Formats: sequence, structure tokens, C-alpha cells
Amino acid sequence: MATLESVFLPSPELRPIAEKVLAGERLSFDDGVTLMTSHELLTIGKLANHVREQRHGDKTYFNQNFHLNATNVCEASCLFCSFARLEEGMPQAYTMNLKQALQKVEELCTPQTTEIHIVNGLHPGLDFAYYTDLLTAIKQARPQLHIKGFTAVEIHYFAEKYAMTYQQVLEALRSAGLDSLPGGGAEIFAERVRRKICHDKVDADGWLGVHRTAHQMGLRSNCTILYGTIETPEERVDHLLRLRALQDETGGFQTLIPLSFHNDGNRMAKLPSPTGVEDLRMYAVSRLLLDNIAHIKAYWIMIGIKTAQTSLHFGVDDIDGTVKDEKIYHMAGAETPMALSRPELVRLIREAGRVPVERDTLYNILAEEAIAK
Ligand code: V47
Repeated sequence: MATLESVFLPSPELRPIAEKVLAGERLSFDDGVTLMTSHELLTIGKLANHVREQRHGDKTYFNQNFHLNATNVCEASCLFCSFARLEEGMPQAYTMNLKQALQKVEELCTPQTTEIHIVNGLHPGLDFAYYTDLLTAIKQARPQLHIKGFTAVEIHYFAEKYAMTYQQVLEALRSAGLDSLPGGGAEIFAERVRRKICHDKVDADGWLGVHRTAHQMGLRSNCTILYGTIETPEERVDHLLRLRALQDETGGFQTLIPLSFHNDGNRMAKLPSPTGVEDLRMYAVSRLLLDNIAHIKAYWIMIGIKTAQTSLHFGVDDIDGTVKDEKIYHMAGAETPMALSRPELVRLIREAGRVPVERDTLYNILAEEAIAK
């Protein structure tokens, strides 16, 4: 007959890790690899949930936001990307002019929207003024909107192309209206993986260097990990620990968003996308390893509403936002809706037994919806 112990307690392999987690001790690289390869999903989830509840209780954050991708023309040739087009004139390639971009903002922004998320391709033919004019115009039209924009990959590209330092690029963008940086473009830091899946964009040190500079200037940013392509468990852990090391140095990251590989419409279409078990393990292990990053965000657009909701018991405390008009994942085969309304977000958080908390980009609380648990 099964005993309580055999049903509820971790195996001898996970027990020392569980003890460290309960004692609030930092996990090592080897602990990370053990967790990343373990099949004890529920034990790992329970540990991550413990950390999540210690930090945030039942609070689950969301915001009202939308995305703007002003151009998908991109010099880089990342194998996993379904969004980019190498040159103007190719099928589905587009570049908005200022008027078109502002029209999009007017179309998508409501009086309750607090954030615009801007990410673009690395367009070889645009002046730097294209970006600063875009920011200035958006801020002028919607002064209350927080502009989270430009991945570290774009900042590095601007620095090289327009012969500026990271700091000069960031200062110029901030003067024009930039408020914080999104976490995209990190992929997997290991050189072996980058050489194969994204050989012609900024390397790990450059990505981390841009975020270091941003943090030193007082800008907050997010970070990501792209999992499910060709990386090993060790390379996933290495990536997370490099983020943890930078966070020890600067404290500037707000949230980690684990990004699950989507295999439609790109040059890695032969690889299967991660399964639900892998998604949940990734969230939980990220929560356990990143003891110095406040939030773990499940991007519902990418893993689907049902897995995102389940992830709220696997270490996740943030579910992104209303989103609206996302392109990068929908061009890679995402079957999620183009947007969720505020009531829909509130319902899915409540049904998971959590308390929905509307936040702004910097995690200032705007509204908290009480629920009877
Ligand atoms: O940089 C692209 C990844 C990122 C695929 O900071 C892919 O709040 C999986 O960074 N399969 C963009 N991943 C999304 C992103 C993001 C999303 C939500 C919130 C925030 C934030 C940031 O998506 C890219 C790349 O790493 N990506 N193609 C794909 N086929």
C-alpha cells in the first residue's frame, strides 16, 4: 500500500534540492540540471509554488497593453523566426511609415491601456530618426502610455549601424520617450546554440551588456529564454544562471519570460515544439533558480490560455496582458486569440484560485480584485 510519504515526498534525488528551497538557499548549476531533467513534475511544481506564494501570495499580475511591430524587414536570419523578411518587397514584408504606425496606436489603444510593446526587425535602410520620431510621436499622442521597446538585439544593431555606444543609443531613445526594455532576443546564450540558430546577431555578452548599461542608467528591463530548439539541459541552466549573475550585479530585471519554441513557418519546422510538461517544468525550474528576479511571466499568447492558467501553480505570478495584435507568434503557428479582454484575464486568474492584480509596466498596482478563496 502506498504511504503518505511515497505519494507526497520527493525522491532521494530531489530531497536535498527541496531542503535548500525550503531553507531559502540558492540552488547550484548541478541542482538546476537535476531539476531540468527530472520527471517529478508535481514535486518541482510544488516547490516552485512554495517560492511563488512566499513572494506574492495569491497575487497574479496582468496589464492592459498592445504590441506594435513597425517593420518586419530584418537583416538577421534566425532559423526559428517566422516573422522576419530579409528584404523590402518580399512577400509579407512591411514597414510602416509614421502615419501608419500612429494609426495603429489609435486603433489599439484604449483609455485604460497603460503599455505599448514595440519590437521591430533589424531594418538596414532606416535612419535612427525613424525610431526617435516614432517614440516622440507616440508620446505626444498618448503621454500616459509606458513605452517598453526595442530588444537588446536592436539596441546593439543601432549602436553598430549608427556608430554610437549602447549608452548613447539608450539616452537618445529615452529622451524621445522610451521607458523600459522588453526581454526578447536572448534566445540561449551558449555560443554553440547561437552559432546554429541565430549566428548573425548580437552574442551573449552583447545582449547582457545592453541590459547592464540600461540598468546602470536606471532603466528597468525584462529577460527571456527561448527553449525547445537544440539546446541541452545544461545550456538552459547556464542561460538562467548568467541572467541571475547580472541581476546580482544590477537588480534591473523585473521579470523572466520563458519562451516556448513554435515551429510553424520557419526553418526549424522539422523540430517538434515543446510539450505541456516541458513548458510547466521550465516555468517551475526558472522560478527556483532565479531567486533574485521578482516575477516569472507566462506569455499566454505563446503557451495557450489553458497552460498559462495551470502555470499559476508552477511558479508563475504574471500572465502578461491583453496584448492585442501580436505578430511574432501568430506567424509561427500560435492558435491563441489575438487579444484577451480584461474580464477574460480576470476570470482565468480567478478560476485558478488566484487574485488578479492589474499592474503597470513597472509593477505599480492599479487595481486588485478581491476573491473569496
Ligand atoms: O525575441 C521568435 C522569440 C521573442 C519564435 O519583455 C520565438 O515583456 C519561440 O521577447 N518560437 C519576442 N520563440 C517575444 C518577447 C516577449 C514577449 C512577451 C513579453 C515580453 C516582455 C517579451 O520571441 C523573440 C524571440 O526570442 N521568438 N520566434 C518562435 N518561433
